[in-house]
Amino acid sequence: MTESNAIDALQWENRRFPPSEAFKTDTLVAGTFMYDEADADFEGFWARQAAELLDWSTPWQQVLDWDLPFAKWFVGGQLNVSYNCLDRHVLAGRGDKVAILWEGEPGDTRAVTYAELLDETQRFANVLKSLGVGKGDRVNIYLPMIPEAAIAMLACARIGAVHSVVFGGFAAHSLRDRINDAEAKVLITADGGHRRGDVFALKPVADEAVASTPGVTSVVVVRRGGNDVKMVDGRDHWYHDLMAAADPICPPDPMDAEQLLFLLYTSGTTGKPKGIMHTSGGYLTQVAFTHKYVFDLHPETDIFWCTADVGWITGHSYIVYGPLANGATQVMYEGVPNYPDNDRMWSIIEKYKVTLFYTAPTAIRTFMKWGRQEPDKHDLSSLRLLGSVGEPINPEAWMWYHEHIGGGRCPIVDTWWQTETGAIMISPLPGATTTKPGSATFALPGIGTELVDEEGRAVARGGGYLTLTRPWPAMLRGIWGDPERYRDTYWSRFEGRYFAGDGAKLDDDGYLWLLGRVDDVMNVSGHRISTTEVESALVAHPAVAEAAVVGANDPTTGQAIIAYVTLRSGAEVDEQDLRTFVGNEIGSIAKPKMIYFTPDLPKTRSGKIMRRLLRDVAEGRNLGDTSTLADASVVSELQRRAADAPHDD
Ligand code: 7RM
Repeated sequence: MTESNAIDALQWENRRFPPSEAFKTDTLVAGTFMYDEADADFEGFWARQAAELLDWSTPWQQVLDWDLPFAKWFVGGQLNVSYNCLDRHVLAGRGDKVAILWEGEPGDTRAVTYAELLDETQRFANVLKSLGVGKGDRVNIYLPMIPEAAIAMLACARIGAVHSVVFGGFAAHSLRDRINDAEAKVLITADGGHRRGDVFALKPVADEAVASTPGVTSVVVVRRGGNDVKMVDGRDHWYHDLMAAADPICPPDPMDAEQLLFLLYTSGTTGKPKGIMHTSGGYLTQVAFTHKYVFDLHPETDIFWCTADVGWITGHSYIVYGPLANGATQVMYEGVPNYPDNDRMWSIIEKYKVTLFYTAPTAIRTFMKWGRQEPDKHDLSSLRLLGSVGEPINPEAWMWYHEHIGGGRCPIVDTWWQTETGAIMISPLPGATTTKPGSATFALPGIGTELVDEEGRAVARGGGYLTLTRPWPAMLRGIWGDPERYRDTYWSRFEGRYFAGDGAKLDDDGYLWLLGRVDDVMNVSGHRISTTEVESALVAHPAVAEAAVVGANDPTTGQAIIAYVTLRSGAEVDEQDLRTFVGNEIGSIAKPKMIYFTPDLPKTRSGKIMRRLLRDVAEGRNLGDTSTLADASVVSELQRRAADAPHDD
């Protein structure tokens, strides 16, 4: 083992949070037995999870068929994913249990039981059949955050159709490209949805897209926004009309474990979006497993809330498939966190007595910016566990979440995974793992991770490239239509291993600390510095809520560190003091050369900071592709200020 030179490790965090006695008394996993079992025989471990957590109509003959990089899990086994998410709970007498506590942005609500969800799913499966959709056909879904999104996905699963959900915030050309790449037959959309106090129209965007998608023969439109829409005769149908006429019974046909369940497109940094392929048996096994054990789910008493949109993998795995497979009750919210006021999330937690809350660091840092008085207005004592996903969570954001949302009593599970991994891979088990703020801790039982250096040699301490050493049940099965791109993108950088672009470091206790995308690593006078560490040091300053750091070309140091900083509401700090602060936290090599203060940072629609654009701004270039940006005005404002700024410090 070596100390790697791939990425320098600058900062070591020593606060520790063992699971509390109170939490441990009723937790699902208190010791290390699961890790021991999985280490001894990872295939046997996953086979036991598949058998315990799911109902199979035909048992598998082989747990894993691994022909690197192509995996098949539970070969020969058959199951129906929608049966596992719905029927079996109803058959067990839990039909009246609420599956989805839905809250619309305007404040309207619906409580959808498992029996109702099953009924709607069967009807909609019959609707799809009547529109000519059969096994293996692709169906596009472009909806707001309403229960019909889950119904449409489950109806596809019921008949073996493949869904491809496109986030409702994407523009017509993005929707069009994804529909065409998947060659979908049917598009399911809505008139509009509610967002930030307004109705945003979806149907006109869908119309524009479908004007150049020759394969789409039918468009189904859910009424939600109430906005006027044009319906094309013969092509467009109202959801409620089709449902009223649909046969209520659609038996769940058994599907092969490797039946394609869905495509989900990721834009990535270059090239055209990739249709990530996920299949049925392995995917459902790992999402059910992680949803149960990472969130310590007690389905009779817990109220789960994942704030992601169903258009992202987090929504697929932890709004639709994981919670429903486990028979959980969950909150689903349509709108933004600051409508009508900055305390909407906390009012929802109080109202529904949410116990398990799963959100993203970008949201947490925004809540920090808005101030603690917002959560303080509400009784959050129902919460017993908090989760984080999407980006590295800086130690200070972790501490804020712990204190101001978790009341100091809730374990935090920082969960690392990707669209490609399908389910959580690295995370604490909340009743078993001592956490450290900012660390995702360890690979879950059954998952193999290893940090390596440039040459692929294992790194025991310090920074390196995060690789996965063995197949896992929810892994992507490929890129739709492009097996070579699948091999090149994920399996070629390090022989025999999966690598998808993240750096990490290991501390002396073997804890993993995610350091962001390796493309973002800066080279300052020969030091390989991760943006995450400098951002964490900035956010550790009491005045700072959020920071984005990039390396811009510099004639003397190779790259220079440029920071964009958002302050907490009402806070002030001097640029020079902040630079000194970073120097004291992690060393003078990591002091930003320039700091720009900004009310907002450029983010993708799923909330990840877009450092590539900030690099363009810092280096005075024209902006590259901005189509995945959530709010383009943020960058033009930064460009204007960069042009005005004095040119050295
Ligand atoms: C679930 C999701 C994947 C990328 C991944 C990382 C980053 C996600 C964490 C994280 C640090 C985490 N899927 N990422 N979770 N980084 N700590 N807990 O986000 O496909 O949209 O993104 O997100 O860079 O590679 S995703």
